[in-house]
Amino acid sequence: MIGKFIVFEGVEGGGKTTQIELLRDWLLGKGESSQVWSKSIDLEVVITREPGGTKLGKALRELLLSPDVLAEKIQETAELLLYAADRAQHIEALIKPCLERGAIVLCDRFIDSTIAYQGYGRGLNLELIKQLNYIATGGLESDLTLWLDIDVEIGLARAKNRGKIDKMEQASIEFHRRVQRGYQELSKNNSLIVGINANLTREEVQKQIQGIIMQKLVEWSYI
Ligand code: Z5A
Repeated sequence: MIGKFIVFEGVEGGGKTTQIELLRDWLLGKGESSQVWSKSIDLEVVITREPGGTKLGKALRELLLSPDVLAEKIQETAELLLYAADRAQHIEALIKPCLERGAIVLCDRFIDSTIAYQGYGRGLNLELIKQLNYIATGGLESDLTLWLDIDVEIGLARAKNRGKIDKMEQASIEFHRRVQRGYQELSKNNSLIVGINANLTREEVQKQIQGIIMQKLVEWSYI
């Protein structure tokens, strides 16, 4: 793989979508604070997300997250398998081809979401989830995971202000706290996960991200 795979993770309303778009613009030299170097590198930047990065994924996303689309509850194990199916399709149909042609892929959620939400949140077996993640990804890991670490209450308030509430956002505050604990545990045990203080303004959060990406671009020999 010659491209780079950068994942954004965190609880609801942490600003992943906002920050991914700002980072894409910065990388492409469009942002106000873009570096001169970025204008001279011919980068391809692809934004994608889970669930929903492919046509199959969009259909699965609708089933998984729209509260009224099914007239029955999706059982927890079925939910886990649907996220895995979305991921398997996403990896083969989109992420691998992008990385093979050298793109930088910015992905909103990946395997750590399953560990945090289905594992810590729902209480499903963590070992089983790891095995399933491995099956879905064929072992492909991110080059960097940025964990937008926001207080659960602040994140939920931001998500609610935005309007549409999905199925996960309807879950209890205790559920979201368990998810947050999942991310805390994951970041303790994996040096590729970098925590970002996401309680700050959009600009302050983006500055932290740009600082980390700048170091990575040097490490990865882009500049
Ligand atoms: N899920 C799962 O359970 N298992 C899995 O394996 C996977 C996913 C892959 C869909 O995720 C759901 O799928 C997710 C977990 C589950 N749970 N839910 N819900 P999603 O990524 O599509 O949805 P999300 O996590 O809820 O994302 P979000 O609410 O769209 O949040 P975000 O992308 O992190 O934030 P945002 O859209 O950029 O910002 C939210 C609002 O805050 C918006 O109005 C912004 O303008 C505002 N905002 C952003 N930054 C700031 C700052 N710094 N200050 C103030 N306001 C801000």
